Amino acid sequence: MQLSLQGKTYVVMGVANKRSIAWGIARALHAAGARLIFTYAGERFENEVKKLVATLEDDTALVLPCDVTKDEEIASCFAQIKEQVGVIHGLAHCIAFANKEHLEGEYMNVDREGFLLAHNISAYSLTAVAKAAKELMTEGGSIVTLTYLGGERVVQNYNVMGVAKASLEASVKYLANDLGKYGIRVNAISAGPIRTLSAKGVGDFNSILKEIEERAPLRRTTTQEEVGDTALFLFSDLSRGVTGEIIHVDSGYHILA
Ligand code: NDP
Ligand code: N5H
Repeated sequence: MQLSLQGKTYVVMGVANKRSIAWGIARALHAAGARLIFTYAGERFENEVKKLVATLEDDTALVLPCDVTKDEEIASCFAQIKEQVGVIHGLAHCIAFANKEHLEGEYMNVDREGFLLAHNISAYSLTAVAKAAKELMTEGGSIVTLTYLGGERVVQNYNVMGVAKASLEASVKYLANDLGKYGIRVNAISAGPIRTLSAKGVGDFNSILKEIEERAPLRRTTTQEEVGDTALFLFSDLSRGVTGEIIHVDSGYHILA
């Protein structure tokens, strides 16, 4: 079945390249006829994002800078969206960052600065952008973020990012409670490991994927398309009764002991 999101506009934050989960979500939304607005952090990936967006052959698509560590950039990004589009119906938050040296060894070696950086970009940013997006979601809306099992349980090397994802998941619930009265739903997708730029440089990523193939109920790894399709469900009216939820799209791996 093909869902239609014709006439609706969605903001997709966090496309770095074609492997990005955000790009999987964008493709699913585009196929459903939605209008898309993309945001990127640094100039580093501006051209890459613009090149990818051009492949959609949709001249209504917008591409705007939005480094979520900067309040003024979030404000000006949403002001531009308001000016150029007016109303939005959803937002995909696909953003996370931690210093590489804090993603290995013992969690407790993280310093104050690294802890705050991971929480600022990976958790607080959802609250900051939800507040800005609310003003444009005058017809109701749906906000979707991405999390990982390491926010619920100890997963080797995930470390400070796991603590930040726990904060992100709690933020989903508090935001869902605040925004429900405006017809805005807030949910997270807990994705299984996917090879993306962020996952690059993670030692042993192959063996993590192999374990999923061998042990996950569905005996296969997660794809960007699977996450994209669940996001599409969360953005559509089919999920109108769902908010404050963490949906696992991970071949069922999270049910295992
Ligand atoms: P990508 O590397 O493709 O995406 C990460 C994105 O985070 C980049 O687009 C990057 O933007 C953005 N980002 C980092 N810092 C900032 C900032 N200050 N402001 C705005 N954006 C910023 O990786 P993924 O697609 O894997 O990651 C997307 C989300 O999915 C993350 O939340 C991640 O934790 C989550 N996730 C990933 C899994 C995986 O296995 N890959 C599993 C479960 C969850 P830029 O490139 O412009 O710097
Ligand atoms: C248990 C694991 C493996 C170990 C931990 C990986 C954690 C990854 C998440 C963060 C977001 C990765 C990260 O911040 C990398 C940066 O330090 C360096 N990379 C960059 O700067 C690139 C260029 C940019 C684009 O990246 C970002 N983020 O801006 C978890 C894995 C099995 C699953 C996984 C990979 C989860 C996840 O949350 O991404």
